[in-house]
Amino acid sequence: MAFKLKLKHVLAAMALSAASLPVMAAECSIDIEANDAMQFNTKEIAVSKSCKEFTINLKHTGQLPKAAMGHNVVITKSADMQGVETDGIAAGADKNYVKEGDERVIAHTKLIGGGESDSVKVPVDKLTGDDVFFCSFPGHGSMMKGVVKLVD
Ligand SMILES: [Cu+2]
Repeated sequence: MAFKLKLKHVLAAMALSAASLPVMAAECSIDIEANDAMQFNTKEIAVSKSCKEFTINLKHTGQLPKAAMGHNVVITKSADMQGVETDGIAAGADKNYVKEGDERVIAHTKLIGGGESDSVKVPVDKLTGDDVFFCSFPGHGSMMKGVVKLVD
């Protein structure tokens, strides 16, 4: 009987701490989907400054192969987007449409096709507060882009 009572208390304490967890720890990841209609399902990625690393999980929910409708997520300062896109196209699909060693690129995933996924860890201290994410597949950046916001 005494044991039963104790267990009840422990369970109650566990439930309490679990409930308060979201307030204490910021979400340091996001799931993003890209589709065959050349779209991301979000226009904004909010990154908490309290995260050291922020993980982006990209999923291609379409069916088209990556040669036709490949997608990636590339993060740069907004001013660097166009230059990174241009150099990425020159780099080609084998390089995920990102110039090798491009220092303007804060983070990027692989190029993936329908049904595939990839993740990338973004170093939060490299974000400037005026950053964008986009797909660097040729021609996709005009539709597939959004802002990366730093939030508290
Ligand atoms: Cu794309």
